[in-house]
Amino acid sequence: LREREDASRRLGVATDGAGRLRGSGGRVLVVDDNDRQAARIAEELIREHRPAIETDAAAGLAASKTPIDLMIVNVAAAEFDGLRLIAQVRSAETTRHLPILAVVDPADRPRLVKALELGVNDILTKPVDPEELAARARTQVRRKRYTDFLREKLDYSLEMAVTDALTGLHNRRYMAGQLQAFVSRAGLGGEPVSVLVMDIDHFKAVNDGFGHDAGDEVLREFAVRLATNVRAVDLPCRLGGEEFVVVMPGTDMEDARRIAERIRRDVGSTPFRVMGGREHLTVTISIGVAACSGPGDTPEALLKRADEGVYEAKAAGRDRVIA
Ligand code: GH3
Ligand code: MG
Ligand code: MG
Ligand code: MG
Repeated sequence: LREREDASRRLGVATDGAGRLRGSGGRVLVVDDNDRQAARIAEELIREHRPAIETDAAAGLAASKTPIDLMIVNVAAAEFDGLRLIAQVRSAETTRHLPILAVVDPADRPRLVKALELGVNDILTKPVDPEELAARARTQVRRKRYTDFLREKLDYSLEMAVTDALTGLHNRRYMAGQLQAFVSRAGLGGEPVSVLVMDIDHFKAVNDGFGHDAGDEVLREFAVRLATNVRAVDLPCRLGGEEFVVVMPGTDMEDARRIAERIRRDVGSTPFRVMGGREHLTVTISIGVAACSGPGDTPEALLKRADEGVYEAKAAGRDRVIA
């Protein structure tokens, strides 16, 4: 339950004490060429919802693409093709899941069946009973709220699966998948791909001297500098701990070495402010560079070569680039 409450808060969804979504009021679009019937329906809805009326199908279709929670369509009128409107709403990518209530004439079985076949969520029979309208509309709006919530939660989970929680950079899993694709392309004669593997020097001393939180601040600030130092097509990632990788498509060894040198200089030349600006720490990094420009290479081998560069840089005194 706590988890559900936390997720709701993160997503800005109001819930009651039991973690249920609060409030059933929704944006309801009434599409009906009979404007008196439309007005009657809207008047009933206004106690609980925010209704809007459209009296022709084209305007109704346009309004269905705005943020609404429910559409009520009159399919009983002869001149007005409510069924066609429903078919259009159901086949458009952005409105496929929009709840629809069809207002039908109970004597007109063919249209009622057609509406159900088109996937309307519920039926209202003429003459529309106010209590039935209120109950059916409330159910649909609540369901819409809940599925929106689940959809957002799913998007959030999918994003978290490829994101490093501390820095917001891509994580190792995402990097591995992308690198595989770039290496395959380079192997088939496409553009080269380079990787920089970087490790912060004596990072343990930051934690030991200023605390783990200060260490985290350094990692976050380092991530910002990394992300602002590379192109939009490059992938800066945190492998874990104080180890980072940048994958650079379309970049050969010579360019990669130049970029690595620039990052190394930028990091080392401007102290990191931590603990609310009370401390300024000079941070240096060791970088290994590797490039792939032909067949026979693998992501693992590429990363291993760059990693060996890091070890070599550490052995040679740190704060340097080995390509
Ligand atoms: P070297 O120059 O050889 O790389 O020395 P180092 O101290 O950076 O290397 P070492 O691998 O010995 O230490 C890395 C440290 O990073 C140890 C670990 O506690 C710390 N660390 C790993 N992950 C995190 C994190 O998420 N936050 C913080 N604050 N520290 C972390
Ligand atoms: Mg390390
Ligand atoms: Mg280490
Ligand atoms: Mg280190």
